[in-house]
Amino acid sequence: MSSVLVLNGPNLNLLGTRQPEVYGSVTLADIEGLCRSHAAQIGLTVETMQSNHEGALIDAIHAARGTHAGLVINAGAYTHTSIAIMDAVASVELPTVEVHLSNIHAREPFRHRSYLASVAIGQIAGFGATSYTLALDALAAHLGVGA
Ligand code: DHK
Repeated sequence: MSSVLVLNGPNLNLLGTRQPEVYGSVTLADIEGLCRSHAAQIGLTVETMQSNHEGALIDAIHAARGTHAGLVINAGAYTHTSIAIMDAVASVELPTVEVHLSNIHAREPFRHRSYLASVAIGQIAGFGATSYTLALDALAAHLGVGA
């Protein structure tokens, strides 16, 4: 069975109470549980990890090589700033789907640029918690799992 690492970046540990008008009322634990149950339905297993620290996220991406078949990443604000996370994803050569709860393209201009987008196989944004299950579906299709 193919394993996927679902990584969440800074401030996403506060989901549920953080700007619910933007990010909804689901918690990170809800999203991680949703990922686990959805993954099981489509023939994937999931490991989850969240960190507010850029280096810890990079270490997790490095460790995924040889352990996981792909990555689902919501890098939070690092999406828009981190060349280091972009380089980490490019370095491990794992298929990666970038996800966002909100539609970053309908928000402030500084959120429109994503460094991750250039190394991801695709980006899913704007569907709340469903962005994550759509990302798992996309990764499963890319990996040929459940086909
Ligand atoms: C989450 C964040 O923390 C923001 O910094 C991004 C993203 C958007 C989201 O919608 O999931 O700009």
